[in-house]
Amino acid sequence: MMELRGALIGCGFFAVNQMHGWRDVNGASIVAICDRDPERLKLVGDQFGVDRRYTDARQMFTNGGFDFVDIATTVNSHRTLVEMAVAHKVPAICQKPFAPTLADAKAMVAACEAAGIPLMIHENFRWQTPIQAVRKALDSGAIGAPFWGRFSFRSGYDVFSGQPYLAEGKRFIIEDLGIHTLDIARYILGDVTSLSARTKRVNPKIRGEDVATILLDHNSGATSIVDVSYATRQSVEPFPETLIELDGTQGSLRLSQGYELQVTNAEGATNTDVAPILLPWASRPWHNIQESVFAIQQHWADCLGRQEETCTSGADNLKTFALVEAAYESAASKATVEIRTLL
Ligand code: NAD
Ligand code: 89V
Repeated sequence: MMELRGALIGCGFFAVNQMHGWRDVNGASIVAICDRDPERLKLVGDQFGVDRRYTDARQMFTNGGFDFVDIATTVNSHRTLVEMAVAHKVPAICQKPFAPTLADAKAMVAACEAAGIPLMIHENFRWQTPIQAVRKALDSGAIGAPFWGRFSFRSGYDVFSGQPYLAEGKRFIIEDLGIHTLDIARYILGDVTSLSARTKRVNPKIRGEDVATILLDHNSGATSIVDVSYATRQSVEPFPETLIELDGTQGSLRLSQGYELQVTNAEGATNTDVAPILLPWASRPWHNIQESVFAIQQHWADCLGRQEETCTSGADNLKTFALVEAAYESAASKATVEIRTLL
């Protein structure tokens, strides 16, 4: 198979995981990097032995010589950089959150479609080993048809030390973390018809909301709750585990803290350890996320090679991003939001 050549833009906090991931991916590697901050550029370039370095993305696209671009910058630059990729007909991966607004995200999808280039959102949480195990258990029919679910992420972990910008935005937990949890809810229980949400800010040192409770109606008829918090102190810190409860017509499933999956049905209860592996470059507690970075990037390389759509394509991710917009709208108005009105 021909090795795909990638270029990465944004050599910040999280991109280091992506660079490690690309080293492990079969069939792709990074040949050029870009960051407008020369210090970050040097740090990542030296660590990963990449000689082609740019402080200007436009210059990097003009010079070319790569088959795809991996955009690992924060949200405000996503639309401009995806549009640069479109102008140069370069397939693009874009980090979550997709864009500052749903209108931007729609314009990005339309531009990529018109240019005929694939766009994948780096929505990696559904690629975590425990989440894949839940999907597999459901597909096996072990609990029948699910009619209720809970997708929960409650933590007191200090995310602000690694990502200080998270304390500064008007929006916080739904846009940054809940976006993953909402995507998992879609991945497990299918698309959503309507939603209502409540939010709170508990930590006085940040600008946005750090607690959200969201009630979802799924197309299938199932109901679920997505609850997320960065204001929850517990004796054993669960960061960054998503806990899942599902009740189905034939049984139930619980993904609990410590990566244990219990499936209960007429045959009894089975417990399985679904912990992620600790990749050689990974570190606890981030290893769950780090493994999923490798997995989604391998998925991209496989799909690009076969010219197949990725499972978190721009078009797919609009449906997750619409849930984020709907949650903020509902929290403000206290009304239920019909998702079709946003898409
Ligand atoms: P960061 O601020 O540490 O890094 C961003 C880097 O991009 C900086 O070095 C900055 O100089 C550079 N940059 C910004 N605009 C640029 C431009 N136009 N051209 C060139 N360089 C530019 O941020 P981060 O914490 O690494 O987060 C980056 C993105 O990753 C965010 O969207 C965040 O939400 C996302 N993220 C995703 C996960 C996940 O699990 N999927 C985890 C953490 C962060
Ligand atoms: O995955 C993320 O987007 C991260 C974190 C897990 C810290 O919320 O920002």
